[in-house]
Amino acid sequence: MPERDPAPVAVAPPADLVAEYTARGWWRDELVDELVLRPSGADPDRVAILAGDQRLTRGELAARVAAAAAGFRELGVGPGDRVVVRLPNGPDLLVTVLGLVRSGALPVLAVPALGTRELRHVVTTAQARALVVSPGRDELPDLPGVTVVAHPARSGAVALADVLAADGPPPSHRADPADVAFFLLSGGTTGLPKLIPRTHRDYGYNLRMSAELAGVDENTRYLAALPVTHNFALGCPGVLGVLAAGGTAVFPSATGVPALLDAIARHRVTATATVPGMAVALCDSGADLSGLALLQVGGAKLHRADALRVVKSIGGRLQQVFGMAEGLLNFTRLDDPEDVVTGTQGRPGSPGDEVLIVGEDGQPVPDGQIGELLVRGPYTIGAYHRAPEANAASFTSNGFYRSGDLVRRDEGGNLVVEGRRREFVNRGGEKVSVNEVEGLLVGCPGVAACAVAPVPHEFLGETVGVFVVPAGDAAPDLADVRRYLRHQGLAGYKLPDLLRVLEALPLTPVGKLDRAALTALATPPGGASARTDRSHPEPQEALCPGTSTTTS
Ligand code: OOB
Repeated sequence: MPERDPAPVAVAPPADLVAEYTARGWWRDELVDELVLRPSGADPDRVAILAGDQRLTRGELAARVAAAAAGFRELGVGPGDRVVVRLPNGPDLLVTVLGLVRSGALPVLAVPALGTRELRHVVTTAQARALVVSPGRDELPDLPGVTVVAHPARSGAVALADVLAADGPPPSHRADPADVAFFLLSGGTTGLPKLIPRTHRDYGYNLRMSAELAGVDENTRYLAALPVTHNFALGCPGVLGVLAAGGTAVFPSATGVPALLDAIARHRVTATATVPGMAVALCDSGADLSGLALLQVGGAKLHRADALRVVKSIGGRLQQVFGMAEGLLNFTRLDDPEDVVTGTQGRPGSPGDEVLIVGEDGQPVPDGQIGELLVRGPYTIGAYHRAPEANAASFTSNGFYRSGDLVRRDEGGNLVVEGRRREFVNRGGEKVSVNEVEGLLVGCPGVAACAVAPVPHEFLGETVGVFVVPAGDAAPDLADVRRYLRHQGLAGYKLPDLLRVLEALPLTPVGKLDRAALTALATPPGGASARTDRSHPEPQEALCPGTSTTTS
């Protein structure tokens, strides 16, 4: 194992803000694991976890977490050590994460779909001492000096079951509320994930605030429909917020809508959080959702037409949540009028959230105009972990996080998400906004859904790729799409160079468009330099069909 290095520290806000967050009771002397495991007055015999036939009371959950904490200590994992966790949703994942937090170690929560390349980057950046992983989908990365804990057991790795079944005394370490409790990963769909340090005091507030705004209490049965390694299902209020409120966390037996519907019926689920596509699928299934008192939808934009479909099915029990792993959470409120719930992404959860909406010049825009959302507040980070370049780009000098989201604020103070800032294809130095091209393509005949992504090119660096899901049997081809866009007045250099027809657009595990997957789809094996066409293209027209690009 590597030398033990100092525990990471989170960048704290200026002293006056620390004083304010504390004085207003947002930050308290509490630890995430204590808040979750010991809500005041909760009966140890009450059920905490339901998963298929498995049932854990609060007392049993606390005992399992204590055993896991002891097990990781026996493995040589100590306070401040980072442990990357990539496990499928379920009680073992929750016990592993809480056990690590309880032992003072810092879990780094990776969604199950994180690939080996990303995993390697995360382990290296975290300087992780151990990796808890569920092998099978791909090979375990060979990472010198990192203890691999596998679930299920696997040769060459420590078995997670053995770690969780330790019977030594639980560690006596008690963290400081200002300490990092765990790391989330940034939800970016381009580039490698960044590590987001969340402290006990900021996440404790995140949980209490979210639980209150979602109206959860000891009677709530919350279904973890999304991976609990994602902030939404972890703590907004998610499984941790519901347990902290004295309620029950329910895990589905598999991914996919049928398993969710099965768990909802079987465990009489009262609340869940999903991405937009899942919410629509649940509501369109015709299943009885009358017991569902709360359906939170977020992670990607819920378009008004879909929101109306959801409301038609479950009434005013929809809550839109526009959040980010970096912190800020916006919620529509449970008593908001229908046009707010269906037409906006809600407003900040805390009076301490300082939200600025700024134009290209960095100055605030008037209400109603679109600008980039910047935020500072009691549960938003001040820096990523070990990422100086990203930090310089993502935080202002006075500690505001630049979300990259383009939003506008309506008369009622609610935010409407309009897109993302600066998603460009860099076509030989010319920047082509993917939002601009996508916005025009929505109206193109024969197109049901579409996306634009950069495709590597030997000479230009990148070219403009268009990915189309056809509306009927006949998909438009590249020439049709170029003609249409030209007719819309799009500049010649922004016209697409390549078109691919897809059955569906690839999504990330949390339902965001996976632009990186589109790029990968259209990249020739071996990368752009593997092209056989060595002619130097003239700008734009040389890349029309027939040269090195593909029309399918
Ligand atoms: C949630 O967190 P992340 O970190 O995976 O992604 C954050 C980004 C936001 O910056 C925004 O671009 C997008 O995802 N987003 C939404 C949205 N919720 C998130 N875009 C439009 N409408 C929404 N409702 O995705 C996340 C974290 C906590 C709670 C909910 C979502």
